[in-house]
Amino acid sequence: MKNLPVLMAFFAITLISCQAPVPSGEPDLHQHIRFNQVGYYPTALKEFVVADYEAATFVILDEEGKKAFDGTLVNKGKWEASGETVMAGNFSGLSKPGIYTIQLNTGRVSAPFEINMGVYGSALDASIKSFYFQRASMSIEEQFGGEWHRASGHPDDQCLFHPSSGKTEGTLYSPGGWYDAGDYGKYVVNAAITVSQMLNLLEMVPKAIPGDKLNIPESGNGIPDLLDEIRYELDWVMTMQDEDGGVFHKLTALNFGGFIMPEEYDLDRYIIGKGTYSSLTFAAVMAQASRIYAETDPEFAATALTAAEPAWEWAVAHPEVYFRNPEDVVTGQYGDNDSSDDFYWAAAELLISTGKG
Ligand SMILES: [Ca+2]
Ligand SMILES: [Ca+2]
Repeated sequence: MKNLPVLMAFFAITLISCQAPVPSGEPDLHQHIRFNQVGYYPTALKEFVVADYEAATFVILDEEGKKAFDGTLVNKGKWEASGETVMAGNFSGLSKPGIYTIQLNTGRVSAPFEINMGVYGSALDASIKSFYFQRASMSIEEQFGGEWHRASGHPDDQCLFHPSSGKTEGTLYSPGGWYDAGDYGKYVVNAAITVSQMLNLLEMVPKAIPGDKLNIPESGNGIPDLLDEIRYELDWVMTMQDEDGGVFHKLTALNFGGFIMPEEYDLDRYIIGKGTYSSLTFAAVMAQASRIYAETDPEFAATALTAAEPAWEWAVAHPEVYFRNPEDVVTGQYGDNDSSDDFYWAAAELLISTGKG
């Protein structure tokens, strides 16, 4: 139950936000003491803010109510972004792990918070798990999704080719992947940027990666769940590569489908556009993935690199194919006017993975 203190803090804050209004003239100080509800690392900068409330000094109390730290509030004046007058407190000198509250000299006390090394662990786990809930073409089972279980939608097994894709006949089998942030579209450029950030995490701080217990369908298979989750996206991304190496821009309907559950969606889905930066971002993320998966899945790593190189070559041969939404398409454009940065990124990833300049 290492996450218990964090949960306690969360519930405390939730309860506070639900409590009855405070009589006028008596500000509800819990709303006025702003701190990092997730918690603080022991040696990190630790600050909090008191907004629109008069106080001068503060103490940090431990779980037994004993003083662990004291300090003076510093007036920071009016913060234009919120329209509030704020004072700041700093308790970076307190590094001992524990559960604490902030008490002002007026007697008002904050909700509890934690100082600990593992304090962001549950937030990281939840962040990664959130991608599981975004999976297209599969149901979210109750054993993994709890109250957020739902039926499958968007099989994407017979996507039509929009003329902007360069094709007019046949259909594309393109299931899987994650839904985009606020709609049921699937966008290659967004996918590449997102996955690359996750691969950067794996590459730069492998020790920080949660293991095999995020409670997704692939948990317990001996492979870190973050790698499993990323594969769900990359397996879809790879279906978006055309036979000539170029990469289609997006898979959406002509318009958004509204705020409905996935299984209620019945619009035709199209493969739309094909361009320089979808090809370059594809090349970049696939080249990067080939390094990250080399140890756990050498076969996929080789496939990823084999896909990256023709995408790069297509972009070199078509350096200025900028995607614009066709007249009959209104879903997210994610356009670009300059592919020089995308060339740079793809070239760097390919160089690192292949050694070829
Ligand atoms: Ca796993
Ligand atoms: Ca660009």
